[in-house]
Amino acid sequence: MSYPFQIKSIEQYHAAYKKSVADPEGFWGEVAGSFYWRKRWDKVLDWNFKDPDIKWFSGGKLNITENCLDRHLGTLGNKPAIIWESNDPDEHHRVLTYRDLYQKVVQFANVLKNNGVKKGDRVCIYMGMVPELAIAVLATARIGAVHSVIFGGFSAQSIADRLQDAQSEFIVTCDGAYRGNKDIPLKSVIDDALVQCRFVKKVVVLTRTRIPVSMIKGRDLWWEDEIKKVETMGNPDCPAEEMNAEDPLFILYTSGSTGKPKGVVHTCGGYMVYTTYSFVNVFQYNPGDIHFCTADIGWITGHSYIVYGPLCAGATSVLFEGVPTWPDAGRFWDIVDKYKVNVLYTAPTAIRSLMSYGLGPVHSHDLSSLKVLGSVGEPINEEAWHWYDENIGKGKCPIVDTWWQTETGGILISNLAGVTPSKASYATWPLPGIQPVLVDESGNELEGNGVSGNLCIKFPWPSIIRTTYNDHERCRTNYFATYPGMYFTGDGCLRDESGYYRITGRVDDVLNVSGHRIGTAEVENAINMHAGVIESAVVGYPHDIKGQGIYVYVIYGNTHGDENLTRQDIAQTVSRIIGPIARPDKIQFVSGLPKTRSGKIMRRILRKIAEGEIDNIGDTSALLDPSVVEEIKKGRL
Ligand code: 7RM
Repeated sequence: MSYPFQIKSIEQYHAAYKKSVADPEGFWGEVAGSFYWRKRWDKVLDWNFKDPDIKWFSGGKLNITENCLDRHLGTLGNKPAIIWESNDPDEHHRVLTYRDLYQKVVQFANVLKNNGVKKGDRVCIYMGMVPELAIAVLATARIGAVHSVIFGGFSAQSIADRLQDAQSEFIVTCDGAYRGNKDIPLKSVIDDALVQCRFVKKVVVLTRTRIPVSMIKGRDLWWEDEIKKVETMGNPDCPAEEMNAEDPLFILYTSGSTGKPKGVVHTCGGYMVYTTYSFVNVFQYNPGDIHFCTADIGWITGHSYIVYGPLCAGATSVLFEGVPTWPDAGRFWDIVDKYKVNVLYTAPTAIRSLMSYGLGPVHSHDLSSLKVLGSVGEPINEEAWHWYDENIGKGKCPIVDTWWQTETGGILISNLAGVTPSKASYATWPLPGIQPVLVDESGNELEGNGVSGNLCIKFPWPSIIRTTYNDHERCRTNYFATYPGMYFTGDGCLRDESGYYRITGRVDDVLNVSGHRIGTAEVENAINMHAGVIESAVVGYPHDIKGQGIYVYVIYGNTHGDENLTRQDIAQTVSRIIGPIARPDKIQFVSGLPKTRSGKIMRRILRKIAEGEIDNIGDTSALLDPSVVEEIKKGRL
């Protein structure tokens, strides 16, 4: 397979960029031409950011799974599509060729159909990192249903909220999941969620850990039994459903500045074109390369760069069930060595965590197959960047620092490995088709170099968010209303003297903890459910490994009893309500919070204190009672 749109030199990058701005429709029309469409589009792009109403490849008909699977069968049928590495290094790995994957997807697509799933229905997928997760995702897409994957670390309450919001009547899950030394009882978490979701009709359960589960008659089915039924039918074909380019492909929930996660909607045509285009160009993927993205498929990074981008490109994608540090901190390097991985794509939090174990686990493995390293999820600090470069890339692998979001569908700002220059802790330049602008608080565009502001994008790209599920107005106000005529990212950004972009972090109330997006309001809501809590405020603070940690200020009712037990209890509440990823790191009891006369909590002050900048908290004259600040400073953890 060759990629006619692959950029191979810096001159080609500049030429592509120029064309993408001068003639976006011509540019993307050409890229889209190398995919398989049942019917070609009538119009490349129709858009306005006011509503917003964005349509790419209108009139085009396709099914993304024909591009991921069917199209490759002739040429790549016997080539590995997915290499699965178990959590347990002693369990045998699995290789699924493109033909194997195709057959399994078709089989499971028939399972979904047999159970009444129809085009447009939402299918919630809550599974560990097993090949069947990718199979379930693709099978859903094959019949034109809409997948909503929920990360295995979310709690029953978070699942129930998402099921309700998306009105998902179908669930695919596992009995349990292995992650490091933990066994997570996924089906039991689903059972708890479903107490509140009586509209759910079917739950298909894959056997993974053999933890005992309870099955509800008529509702719960074993994956293996359902597959047998399809086999008894003689393994019928499952022709892909013909989709409009703008039909929804999936919903993925992500945190914002309010207490309720948003269901980001991506559509079939544009998402396919942009994830594949960015995959090939950013990582400079060449046929035969082994691509290892360490993210979970429950996050956008897994959707775009484990499943859809790589498979559309006919790549070999490594799917890893475990965690970086179990059974030891050499786990990634073991996998790189074992499969001769060429591209490794991971998160700064993983790099920092592995750094803390020293070089022993690195040096005991052969990493010479590596050609390209990638970083995603949060700003990568210079120290981690250099460690990655020197010790993993041995100074010869370009590092791509890829900036993007759930809402952008694919990478928007990044160097192209070995093709455009890299710079430690800079995402560097926009991909062709991406027009970033920096704006000040009043929305004025900051032109020229050497400026910092809020990062917006002023022109659509094929995988831009189309809507937030069931609430288009929320999509408008969140992303398109702050700076009219532009998509607002929520990130702060610097454009240096040479025109390189450096993302500095969120400018809204969204935290980034170990690369996971968590809203401060979401955590506050969970904390406030605890009976003893009167009021709370949540801020982020710099954390050596997680990037940001969660710092909580709590006004607590009953001050008798053991403070540490109360802390544990509050942390446990957050874990139960949202999931372990949102568990607070520090909980400080206070008697009051710094508020303005109008009753608004001044988070700026709380942030400064949590960051340890107690001598530099700025103006407190707007406070109703400035004395609370002194008390909070004294009690700082
Ligand atoms: C892909 C993903 C999005 C937020 C985003 C940023 C931060 C992501 C980088 C980064 C600096 C990067 N989607 N972010 N990548 N910050 N440099 N290379 O992470 O929706 O979960 O998070 O993550 O703040 O707005 S996400």
